[in-house]
Amino acid sequence: MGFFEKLKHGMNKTKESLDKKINNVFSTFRKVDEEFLDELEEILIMSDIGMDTSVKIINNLRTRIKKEKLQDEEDVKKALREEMKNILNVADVSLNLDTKPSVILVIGVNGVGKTTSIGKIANRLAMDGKKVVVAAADTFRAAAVEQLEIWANRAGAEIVKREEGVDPASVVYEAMRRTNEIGADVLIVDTAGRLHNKKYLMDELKKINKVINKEMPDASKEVLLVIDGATGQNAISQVKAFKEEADITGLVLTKLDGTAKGGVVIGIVEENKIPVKFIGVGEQIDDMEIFNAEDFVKAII
Ligand SMILES: Nc1nc2c(ncn2[C@@H]2O[C@H](COP(=O)(O)OP(=O)(O)OP(=O)(O)O)[C@@H](O)[C@H]2O)c(=O)[nH]1
Ligand SMILES: [Mg+2]
Repeated sequence: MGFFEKLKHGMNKTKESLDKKINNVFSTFRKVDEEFLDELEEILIMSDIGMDTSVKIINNLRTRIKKEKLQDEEDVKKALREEMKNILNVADVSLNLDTKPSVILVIGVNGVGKTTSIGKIANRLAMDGKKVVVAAADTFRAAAVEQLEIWANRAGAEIVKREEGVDPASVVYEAMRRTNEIGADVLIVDTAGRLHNKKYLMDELKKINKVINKEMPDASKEVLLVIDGATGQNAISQVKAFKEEADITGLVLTKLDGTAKGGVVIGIVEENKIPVKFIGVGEQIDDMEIFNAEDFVKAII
C-alpha cells in the first residue's frame, strides 16, 4: 500500500461516519442555508472535533459560502476541507533533530502507545541512515523493558536498560553517555505511563528533563506527547494537562485506525496550537505516518 492509501485505509472508520452524515445533510437540504449549516455544525461536533472548533469552522465556512456564492456540493466540501486544513497547519511537522546527538523524550498516560510509537519512529530514523539509541526509562515494570527491547531489535537500535525499580533519570543519564560513546545521532527516551494528576510522576518527568538539559544542553530536543485518538474528547483535556507540566514540541496521535473519532485531531490542534507530528494507524512497525494536513483531511472527508 502506498503512503496515502495506508492513511486512507487507517482512517476508514472516521471517513465512513463523517462522509455518510455529511452526504445526508446534502441530500436533505436542497440549498446551502442557515439550517444546512446548523446541521453540518452538529455533525462536526458529534464527530469529536469539539464544540468551539466546530463553531469556528462553520463560521469561516459561512463567510466563504457568502463571499464565493458556493452552492454546489463539491465546492462546499472543498471549502470545508480547506478550513480544516488551515487549522491543522499550525507549525512545522518535521522533527527538529539538527544536532548530533538529538534527544526525543516520549511521554503520555498509560497504554496510549508510547513504546510502540518509539519503535516505529526509531525504525523510520534508522531507515534514514541514523544511528539510534533508546533509553528504557520506564523502570516500573520489567515487561516494559522487554517490550522496548523487542522494538529496538526490530528497528536496529541499541537499547540502554537497567533493572526494574531504578531511578528513571539514572537510566537516561547512562543512555546519554552511551549515545555519546558510540556517536549515535538520536537518543529516544521511553517513559512510564503517567496520569497528569499524579504529582510524583510529573516530578519524575521534570527530573528526567533536568538531567537531559544538564548533560546535553546544546542538543535539539523534542518532547512528544502520545495521545490515544480513540479516547475522543478526553484526549483534548489530556493535552491541556500535560502542556502545563512539560514543553511539548509535538503530538503523536495513535490508534486512529480503530476509531470513528479521528475528527478529534482537529480539535486538539485548534485548542492547543501544538502540531501533530505523527499519526499511528496500526500495530505494525510501518503503521505510522508523518502528519500531513492535506492528506489527513482528504482521508476523512
Ligand atoms: N490499532 C493500533 N494499536 C496501537 C497503535 N499504537 C499502539 N497500539 C497498541 O496499543 C497497545 C499499547 O501500546 P504501548 O506501546 O505498550 O503503550 P504505552 O503507552 O507504551 O503503554 P505503557 O507503557 O503501559 O504506559 C499495544 O497493544 C499496541 O499494539 C496504533 O496506532 N493502532
Ligand atoms: Mg510503554
